[in-house]
Amino acid sequence: MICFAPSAWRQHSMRRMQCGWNTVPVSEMNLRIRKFCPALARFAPFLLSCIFFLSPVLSRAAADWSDDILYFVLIDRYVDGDSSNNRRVERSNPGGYHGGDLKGLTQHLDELADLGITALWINPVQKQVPQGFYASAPANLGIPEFKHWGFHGYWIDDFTSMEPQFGSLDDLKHLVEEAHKRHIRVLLDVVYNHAGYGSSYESRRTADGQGWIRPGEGNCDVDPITCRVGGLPDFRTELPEVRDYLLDANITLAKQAGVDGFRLDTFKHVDTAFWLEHRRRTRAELGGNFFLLAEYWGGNASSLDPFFAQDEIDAGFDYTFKGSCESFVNGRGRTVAYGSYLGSRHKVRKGYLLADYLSSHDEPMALYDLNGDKDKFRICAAIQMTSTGMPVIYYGEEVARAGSVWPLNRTDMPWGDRDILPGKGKPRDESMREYYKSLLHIRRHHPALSRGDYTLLSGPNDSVLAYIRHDATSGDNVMVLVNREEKELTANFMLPAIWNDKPVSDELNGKPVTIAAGHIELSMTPKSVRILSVGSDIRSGVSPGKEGR
Ligand SMILES: [Ca+2]
Repeated sequence: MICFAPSAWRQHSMRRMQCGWNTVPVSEMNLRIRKFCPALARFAPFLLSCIFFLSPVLSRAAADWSDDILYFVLIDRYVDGDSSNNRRVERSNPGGYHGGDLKGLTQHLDELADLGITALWINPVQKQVPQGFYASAPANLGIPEFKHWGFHGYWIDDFTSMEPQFGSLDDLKHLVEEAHKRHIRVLLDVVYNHAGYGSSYESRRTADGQGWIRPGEGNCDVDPITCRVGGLPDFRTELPEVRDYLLDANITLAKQAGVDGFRLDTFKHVDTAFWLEHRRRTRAELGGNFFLLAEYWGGNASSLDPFFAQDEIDAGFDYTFKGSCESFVNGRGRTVAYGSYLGSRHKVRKGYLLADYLSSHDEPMALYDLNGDKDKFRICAAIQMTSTGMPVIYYGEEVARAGSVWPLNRTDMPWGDRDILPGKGKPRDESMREYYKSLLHIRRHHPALSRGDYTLLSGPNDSVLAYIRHDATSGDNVMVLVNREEKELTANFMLPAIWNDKPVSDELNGKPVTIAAGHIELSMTPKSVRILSVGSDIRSGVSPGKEGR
């Protein structure tokens, strides 16, 4: 969790509030805070806080998503499959609706199956507030003030009905059915913490006269549960009537649609009692394997552990992965330190998962962060797909989408020459897609990459990053070699005995690799990755755990 000091605030003013809040950029947050409570505006940098508590240890096996590869789509930005619901569409507005919908996404599921993903995360689908709000992009983007609408799905006005721009409940059901036919699970994003700005919930009262929305702004530094994150109306989820309404709405929607799990927005800002009840009810009403992935801003293996220990969730996002890889490929720090970091990510309570990403709707896209260097980006993609945790691909990353910082990290899915709106004519890199496809194929066919343990081969004096993933159950072994430098390097490492007596092949090009007894000596081109496997028995063509869903 990052809590900005005033100077850091200025430095980070182009970034979004680091508060687990999905939808409003810093510039707009300031605007909203000024509007709702001018006296608080000067303290805006401090409307952030950290929550950490110790909890008793419980244990259970989470739903097994450990082999899954998750693809995150902002529905509005993907494919417009139904022009009849385009009432609010204004494609030139970076904060406006662009017309994508559930029908369009459903029509293009074959391409996602072909890419090799196994799970699809879609943004919240409920009805959004009926107006946009003026927002300012970072000055260096040169974008005039624009109106920011609920195209992202996080500004809900009615939890019991669908947003028409996205489609109908039948459209959602159809998406889930078609995804399941392709062995793709569907994870629905849900919000419990807040309503959209100016929503009808602001005036709603309980039977005994209490407001559903917390009065005042609160102070996230003091209590993240009771503050208005970014000025958004904060539900009093401790009131049984409010809690049950929100749980009923999201659980009913999940049941009707047949989704396989929830991605929980702003997890940090709702209390443990709520999440324990949420777990109880989702398990009772949606099945024991209904999966819960929490957005706990700033989360990592240790900060998420209290929530795993209490079994509130199955998984949480690892906010360390993106920046660590970007720093590594940019040459910062020693290789051995980064290798040790990758090993530290294995310290997750058994049965629970971290989910890692390179880009998201809340952060700058990785390729932009890397100044468009596709070699560096490919290295990070390879490390992501050969590391523990559930990899998350942000839509369009696999075709090198030219997104940057908010609001341009939410640009349209590029479709190149194909006649697909809204991203028709936007360039896409098909060779990057082929590369991703190879990486996903490798991950799906090597249980060592999703389930295996981790051995770092690189020592303090090594420039090449080298690690081995090994799955004891299947006997699968994969070695990853990374040269992040601008020059050719030789990978020279002593190897475990298993690598001596079976054929070794390069998974990315399919060619055999010669291993001398006891060690490997391999030339590495500048800024490159080699993924090697030993033995051929694992590559039987069956993706672990994905068939028959
Ligand atoms: Ca549409």
